[in-house]
Amino acid sequence: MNAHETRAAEIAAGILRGERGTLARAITLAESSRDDDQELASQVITNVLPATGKALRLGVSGPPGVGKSSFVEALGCHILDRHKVAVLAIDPSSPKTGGSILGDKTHMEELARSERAFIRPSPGGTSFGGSSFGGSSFGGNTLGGVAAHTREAILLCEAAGHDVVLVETIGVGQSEYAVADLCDLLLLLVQPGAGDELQGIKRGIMEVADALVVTKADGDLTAPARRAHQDLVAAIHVRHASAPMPPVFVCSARERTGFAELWREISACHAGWVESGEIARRRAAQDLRWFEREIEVQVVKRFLAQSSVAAAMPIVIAEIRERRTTPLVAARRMVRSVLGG
Ligand SMILES: Nc1nc2c(ncn2[C@@H]2O[C@H](COP(=O)(O)OP(=O)(O)OP(=O)(O)O)[C@@H](O)[C@H]2O)c(=O)[nH]1
Ligand SMILES: [Mg+2]
Repeated sequence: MNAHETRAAEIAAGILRGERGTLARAITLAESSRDDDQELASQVITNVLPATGKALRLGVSGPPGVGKSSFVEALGCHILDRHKVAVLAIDPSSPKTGGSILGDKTHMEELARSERAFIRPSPGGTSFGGSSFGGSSFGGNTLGGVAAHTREAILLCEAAGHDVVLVETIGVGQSEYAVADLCDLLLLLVQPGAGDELQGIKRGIMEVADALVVTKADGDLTAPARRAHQDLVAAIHVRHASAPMPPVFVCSARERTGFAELWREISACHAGWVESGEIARRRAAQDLRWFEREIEVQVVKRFLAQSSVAAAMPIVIAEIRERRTTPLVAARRMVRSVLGG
């Protein structure tokens, strides 16, 4: 064993012993943009791989402020006596040093105090393999990059014995799809009184969400929450005339209500899907998609790093701007000049 392998083996052993500090350090390595860190992280993940895959991976998505962090903390606390919970947060929009997710930590204080919980905000805003040129992000968008790290973090958490992994992500744009590709089940959180918003979430997200959750069903929002529940059930009924309908839950993180029923159904559903092979099927499909995505990201990254490409890039971009060539023709020419054919 060389020094590198010895270090990887030590880290892997620490993770398997359930050391939270070692787990955190390994995730930092996986998130690092340095090649040697990435190498080490890959080695660690390879070492622990046989101990992964046993968790219930639950995605929690929804618009900013809908109550995701509060929900995750309440759910985490609810199941803490039976499960070792890990919380991972993806926030593609937050700057590296801050952002709402880090602020969120305050919403998970109770969970964070537990020895059995592990909470990890993502750095956000970093782009794995996303070299940028011409002002645009290229080769794997930011979200795909952050999600790629989260995927490795999930495996590391599982190796450390966390049997429930909750992944919080802000539901904007394509992020539901990225988080759906990380998780076994995806919950979409909806704010009460969001009648107009219901129109907005009907498209796309309904297809990837396995269940909907109306949040903040307490105080003045109790009645609007009940109405939102009815509206959602009706909307889903129309859309899922033949397919199985995703259930709609109502809960209050503040009053800690609704979580027993929600968890009973979610965990039973998951157990059923493990039994039937649905989870294995989903994860196998996810693995293939991640593999294809990674090939794209890594090939593009190395292509752009070629000195001839870097040199030609400003000239070609100018040609496109001045409409002396089309993007398609320019791209074909450039790829051909490097790869031949
Ligand atoms: N009344 C009530 N308010 C809640 C509940 N859950 C969250 N809130 C409030 O809603 C606001 C947003 O809560 P968060 O849990 O931070 O929401 P979030 O979706 O994680 O927010 P971002 O991560 O910034 O997108 C806070 O002011 C919470 O106090 C709840 O169950 N009842
Ligand atoms: Mg949050």
